[in-house]
Parts: sequence; C-alpha cells; structure tokens
Amino acid sequence: MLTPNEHQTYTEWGLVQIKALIPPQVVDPIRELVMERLRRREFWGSEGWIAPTDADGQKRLNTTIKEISRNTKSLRSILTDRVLDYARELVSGDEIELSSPIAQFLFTAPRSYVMNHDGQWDGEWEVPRSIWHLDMPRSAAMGAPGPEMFTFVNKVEPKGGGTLVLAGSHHLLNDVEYLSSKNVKRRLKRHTYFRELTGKGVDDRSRFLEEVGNIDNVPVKVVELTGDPGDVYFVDLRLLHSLGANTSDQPRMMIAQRMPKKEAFKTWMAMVGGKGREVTQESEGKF
Ligand SMILES: O=C(O)CCC(=O)C(=O)O
Ligand SMILES: [Fe+2]
Repeated sequence: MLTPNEHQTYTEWGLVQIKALIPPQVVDPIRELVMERLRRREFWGSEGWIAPTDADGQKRLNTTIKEISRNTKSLRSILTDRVLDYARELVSGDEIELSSPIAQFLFTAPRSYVMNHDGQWDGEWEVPRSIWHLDMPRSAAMGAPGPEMFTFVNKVEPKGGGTLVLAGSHHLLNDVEYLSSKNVKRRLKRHTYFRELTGKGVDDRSRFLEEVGNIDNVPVKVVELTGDPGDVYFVDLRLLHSLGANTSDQPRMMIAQRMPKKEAFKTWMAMVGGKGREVTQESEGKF
C-alpha cells in the first residue's frame, strides 16, 4: 500500500506522512468528545479558548486532559485496520506490538508551551533547545524497532504545537550495545550540529528546519509534524524528538501510538527488566 517513494522516505529520513489515512467518521467523534469536555469544564466558549487564569485553573485543565486521556476505548478507535496494515508494512510484514500508553492523547493549550511553568517562555515559537529525547533506548540487539504513529485530531498548523522530530537521526549510534536516551544525547553532544541544536546561544534557529545539516556524516533535518485531522505520520522509534510551543489560538490535539515490532519489543522489555528503574521511566516516555 505504501508507494516505493514512501518506503524510501521512511528508510532515508525515518518518517513518512500519509494524508487522510483515517476517515472523518473516525476522527470527528474523538474531536467532539474532547471539545465537549473542554466546554463542560469551561475552557471553551462561544469565543473559543478560555485560558486558565491561575494555578487552580491550570490544575483543573490538567485534570480535564487526564480525564480525556482515560477514554481509551474511544481514543483507540483511531487505530484502524488501515493504520495497523501500514505499520506492519513498515516492519516488512512482521507482527507489531501496541505498546503502552495506548492511543496517547497529546494536548497543548493555545498560546502555551510546556515550559510555561518556569515562566521562561516569551510567547515566541522557536525550534526547541530542550526536551529532545528518545522513547526507547538504543541497542544493536533490537535492530530497527519499527514506527510510532502520530495523527491529528484537529488541524495543527506550523507553530501550532506539533511534535518536532530530528529526521535522519535513526541512522546514528546503531552499533551500541546499550545507550539510554540521556546517554545517546550525551554522545551526540560531541558533534557541533547537536550542540547547536540543544545549546543556549542566541541565533537564527529556523535554519534547523530549512537546511539539511549533518551529525557524524549523517544528513539530519528538524521536521515539524503538522497536518489535518486524519493525516498520519509514521516515525521511526529511533528518531530524536521534542515538543513544540503552540502559538495558535487552537488547542493542539494529537494522538500517538508506539508500534514496535513484537521481537524488538520483547528484547526491549528483557533489557528493561535487567536495567531497572531508569530504563523503565524512559520506556514510559518521561523526558
Ligand atoms: O507531545 C508531543 O508532541 C510529544 C510527546 C512525546 O514525545 C512523548 O510523550 O514521549
Ligand atoms: Fe517522546
């Protein structure tokens, strides 16, 4: 079902976009569910978004998002047979595991950023410097682990809170026995590009989106995941990624699902068992 070009893009850059893979009759009810909750909790009114005004309001919003996330039955309807078929095709027909969290709901309020809490955000969008991470450790024993699916529940425009990925970074450090997300980053800081991406210097950061750079002779580029409801990105689970600020007046609503190959997942879990807490946290997607 994927065209040879789509396969090649996925192999080369570690991600491929499939437009309108999920039909409106699947996505629309999910968006309605979310909006209904936001309205009921008074975060959405006739003029759109009603931002929390104090710490209490922020807490209520967090609770509301958790409440929405708990509707696993409704959210997981997004994992249609077509989505699963595409994922299997990307792992050469092998079996995939839908690893926890199931149909993870990703939300960023309008005009906000995850760093809001420390008062550091100035309202401007930039290619993020921090929170770059991996959802799983690097290990030669796992081989190519398979994709994570990202889809849009409502329209996500550029600078609207979409996930940022470092395309091409799946080619890096594949010969290591074992490296945690933190240690992968530590190793990559030997390279100028990665030091600049994650550094504090004041410079024009749009170049990371516009130009192909290189780390250890591997071409890399930052890609912002944007799209319409029902568009899907399959992203190699080895790609570094980070969170984007939402400068728009619409809530950023996406759903993510990790879909590792069954064999890779087993190897991963066996390693988690052996390595204890740090790895367990990482596999749960803590940054
Ligand atoms: O919210 C996002 O855009 C990305 C979230 C993420 O990377 C994670 O939960 O591991
Ligand atoms: Fe992640």
